[in-house]
Parts: sequence; structure tokens; C-alpha cells
Amino acid sequence: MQQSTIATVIFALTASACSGQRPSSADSSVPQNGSAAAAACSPLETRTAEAPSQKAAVSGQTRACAVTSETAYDVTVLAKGLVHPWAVEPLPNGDLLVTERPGRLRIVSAAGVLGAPITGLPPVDARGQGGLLDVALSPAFATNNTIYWSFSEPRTGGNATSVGRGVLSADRRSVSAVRVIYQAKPTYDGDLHFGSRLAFGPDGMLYVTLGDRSDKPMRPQAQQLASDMGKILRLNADGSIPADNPFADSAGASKAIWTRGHRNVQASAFDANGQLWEVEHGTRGGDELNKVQKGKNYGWPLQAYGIEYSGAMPVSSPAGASATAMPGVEQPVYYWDPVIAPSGMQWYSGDAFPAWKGNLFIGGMKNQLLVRLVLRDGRVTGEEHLLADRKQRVRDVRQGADGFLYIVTDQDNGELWKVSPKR
Ligand SMILES: [Ca+2]
Ligand SMILES: [Ca+2]
Repeated sequence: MQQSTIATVIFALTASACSGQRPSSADSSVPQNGSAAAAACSPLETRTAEAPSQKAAVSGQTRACAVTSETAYDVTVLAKGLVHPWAVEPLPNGDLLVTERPGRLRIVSAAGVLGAPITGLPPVDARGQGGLLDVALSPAFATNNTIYWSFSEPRTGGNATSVGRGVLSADRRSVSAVRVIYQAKPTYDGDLHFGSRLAFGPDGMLYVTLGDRSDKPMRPQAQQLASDMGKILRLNADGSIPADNPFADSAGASKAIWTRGHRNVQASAFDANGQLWEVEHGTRGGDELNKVQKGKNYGWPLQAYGIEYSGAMPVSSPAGASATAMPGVEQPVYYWDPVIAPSGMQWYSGDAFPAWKGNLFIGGMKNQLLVRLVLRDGRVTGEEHLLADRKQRVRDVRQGADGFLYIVTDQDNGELWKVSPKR
């Protein structure tokens, strides 16, 4: 398992009449008001929806036009034998930090050499969906060698997501000055829906995504300001609460809350304009892409597309049947029915793949593929599924300083892939 294996697979992709990755050609694949333009769109998703009676709130909110990459790439398997890797984080020198859910943090070198587990991290509760989850670099990593990680923290009475911070040693074998800077509340005895991605914004703040803990008695907490569950949090880099958080002055509220009404957010990323986006696990038929805006309510469990995983229809809501739209609640920018089971996302900004600039890449676990979305004026205009032939659950996708994409797969024998331009 310590031995890295390099295998290269070459994909040569051909041009398509329905190309959409360049702004100049995207128009042809976008449904417009005219019927001729609409006829040019062939949705990528053609399977029966879980909730076929539900209607999108706006045109283009689901089932975007299929688009095809006109760029050729190689996939290099940099490492195998990773046990359910959850996050990959490129380091400035080209090496890669990788978490494994059972509780290990490792460095895989740019050449694919798998390092020993880094010591010094606190224990994790690695049951169900829990364990060592995301890892992020401090915005000042180049000078402070500081890293952050999220994990399901074992606590008296159960567990919950916490955020740790530590300094990577010069030899990169350990972390020191370890401190748990935030403990999401409340503690709950379960093993599902921990979130949790970490993303630093251009404001220097750390945004932490969380889940609702899945069990029905916990769900209402996604709307309750006293609970961190089902929220996105915003923290100072030391874990303290920024004074301008939306509920910083609300009595009884968790002051860390930035947004509420999320089901289980395992993907978040800032775009080139400094806007935060997230993709969350929704209901059966309701995975969502959302633009994250201060203080807003994203609906769960009151507003949702899709049905219960039990098959019950619709999702039970005090607002009544099929509550896909409610006043004061945000609509998703886009949703998937059937779902993709999203984890990890990256707005592509590199020079290695000019054709992909501005595109959004999202890990898809259910159908074992990488999702590429083309957006225009804040709406999704095209969707492509990549790497499906490899048949692995795509857990995280990140862009390296070299402009290549780095991917980890959620398997017992998980892999780390590098996607680079075809040589
Ligand atoms: Ca990360
Ligand atoms: Ca929602």
C-alpha cells in the first residue's frame, strides 16, 4: 500500500456540435425563448425523475444541455491503496495533502510517493460517514505552515463536526500547536451528515459547511438558529466569531451562522469573483447547487425538490405538499433529479485547460463520475460527466498551482488522480 503506482490513461476527446465550454459557443446550446435555439439543446440527464410532477421554479434550473469537452487530457493515478480518502489539498510545491476518513492525514508527493501518516491530529469518530474529513491551507500557509481540518469529534454523548488547526512541521511528519478552534453544537449520537468542507474567503474568513445529522428528529435544527446543524458557519482564522456575522447580535443564536437550511453540504468553493458556492446532498431527487449569501435561508427541511429516500412523496413539510417554493427561502441555482451525490468542488481558473476556464467541477459519488458545469450569467447552461469509465466514487476535486485537477476517490482502495493536458 505504501508503494505508489503510476498508470496513465489517455483520453482523446473529440469535438461536438453541442460544445458549450467556451462562452462564444455556449449560446448555441442554451435554451432561449426561440424554439430553434431550444431544439439545439439535448439535456444530459434523460432518466425518469424521482419527482416528475415537480416543476423547476425557473428555466434551466435542472437538466441542462449536454456539452462535450473539446480538450484532451491524461489521467495519472498518483496513488492507490488510500482508505476512503475524503480530501485532497495541493501544496504550493506540487505535493498533495490527502485525508483518509479513518483518521489519517498524509502527503503524496507530486511524483506519487505515499508518505506515512502525519502525527499529532486528535482522534476522530470514524463510524458511518464520520472521521477525518476536509483539510485546507491557511491563506498564509507560505509563511505560517498552518493547516485546518474538519472531523467528526468523539464527545461525551456522541459526536459532532469540529475544526482543528495546527502547524505542519518542517519535515512534514507531524503537526504541532494543535487546537480545536470550533466545536459545532449540539453533540448528537449518530454517524451521518457531518458536512463538512472548509473554504477560506477573500475576506480571510473560514467558511465551514455542516450537515443536519440526517435523523428526522434532528432535521428541524437546520432552521433553528440555536443549532449549528444544517448551517454554513463563518469564523475568524483563530475560530473566534466575526462581529459582522448576520446573527452575531441575535439572542440565543449560534453567532457563527452565516446561512441556514442546508441538508448535508460536502462541497463548497469560492469563484474567481470571490463568491462562495456550495453543492449539497438533498433528498432523493434534490441535490442542489446554491450561491451562498449572508444570512439567507436555503430551505431544508421546509423547502425541497425530490422525495424521501424511503420513497415517501413528498418530503414531509409543515408547509404542506410538494413545498418546492416558499416565500423568504432561496431557490437552488440548479438541482439534480436523479441525484449525483456531490462531494468536493472546484471553480477552474488555471491556464492548463483554457477551454475549462470558469467551469465548475463537482465530485459525483452515486454514478461515479466528475461533473463539469458551464455557467453563464449565474445560470447553468451546460453539463458534462467525465471519468465515468473509471467507475469510482469521486470524493474531492481541487486545482493545483500547475492548473491540473487533482481528484480522490471514495473507495476501500481509493485513488488519487492527476488530470493534466494530453501530452
Ligand atoms: Ca479542502
Ligand atoms: Ca435548498
